[in-house]
Amino acid sequence: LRFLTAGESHGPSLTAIVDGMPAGLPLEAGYIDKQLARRQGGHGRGGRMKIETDRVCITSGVRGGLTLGSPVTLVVENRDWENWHRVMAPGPEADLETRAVTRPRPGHADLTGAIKYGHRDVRNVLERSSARETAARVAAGTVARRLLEEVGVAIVGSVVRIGSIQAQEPALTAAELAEAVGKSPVYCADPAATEKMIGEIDRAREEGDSLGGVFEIKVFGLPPGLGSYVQRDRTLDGRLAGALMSIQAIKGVEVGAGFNAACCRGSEVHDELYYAPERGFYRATNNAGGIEGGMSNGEMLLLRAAMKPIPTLYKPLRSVDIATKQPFEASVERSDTCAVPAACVVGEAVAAWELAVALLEKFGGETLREIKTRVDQYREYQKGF
Ligand code: EPS
Repeated sequence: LRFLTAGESHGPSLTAIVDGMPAGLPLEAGYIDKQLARRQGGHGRGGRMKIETDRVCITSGVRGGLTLGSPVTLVVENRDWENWHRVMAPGPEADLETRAVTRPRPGHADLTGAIKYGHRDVRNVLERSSARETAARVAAGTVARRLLEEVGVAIVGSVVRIGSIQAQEPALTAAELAEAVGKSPVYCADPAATEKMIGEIDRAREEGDSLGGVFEIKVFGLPPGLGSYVQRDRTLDGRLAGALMSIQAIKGVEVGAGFNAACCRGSEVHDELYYAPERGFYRATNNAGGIEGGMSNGEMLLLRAAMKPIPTLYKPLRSVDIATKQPFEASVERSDTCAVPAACVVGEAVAAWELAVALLEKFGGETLREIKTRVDQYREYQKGF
């Protein structure tokens, strides 16, 4: 199972090609659109999201609502393209002057990207490094989510921190958590913290500033044994951490107790084992976050990712023009104040992707039916182990 994305932020569209999805998986554009809409939402988004209404067009690999086993192509059009087709045209008619950028924004890929690819126009970098690309990643990840759903795996993300506001999350089932998150404009399951987060975002916006935060991804119903300890590139935590870190602006990832585990004694951290005939082996605590030895252990998967504040600010930051070498103060007319809720949806998608890869590695199969049969058999085997 693999995928690639392509597309510039102000180009005609974003594309994802998903290769290796089994045949027979029910998949509808509307199912993907729901996640695209969630990614566009969240209190703190800026002017661009008023222009875009992301919808996926499935142009290959699905017929009559079922995947064919052939590559699935997902296309999300950029509505903003109509304002950019002269600037972004692929041919010699392109206007390369009007929107040329020589002023790299601190905290972005701008300067290093320009040096690396030899661009004198920073636009050639920012068009692709923009988090707009995550629309394509969410589309691809949502196909993976659909597969996981078929084998009883549910993924729910929630925002647990924005700026200085920390949420208190009660232990909820997947459905309860999804419902609580769905009601919150910042995708946070704690209503009191939601109010404070909104206030914090509004204050930052008024002051021309931006905010980061932390989101959590919980995965319910994973069978034990996805990933492996036998080779470093097969560890499930290594892959999930890499996937989360690859999201724009993510600066830290934790699994389970994460950095907190480093401050505790071993006797306080490790999850003790129990056995009950009805459920087989289990743990009463989950500091491991559902992964031990690079493998899912059958408990709830718990991941956390920290996002830095968006670096595009109304408040100016010092920088240097790459053409004149003169200092200037970088500021913008259009930006998001906080995109942590959006990043949470991207986090769900990339986690879904890695888990689907691991699922297919373990259970194989070209059709959904084969995979479901094998997962069911394995769950029975595990109970009786
Ligand atoms: C982004 C800058 C903004 C964001 C964009 C990410 O876009 P623009 O430069 O067009 O105003 O809105 O996010 C999206 C377009 C999106 O779909 O998430 C950036 O520089 O990364």
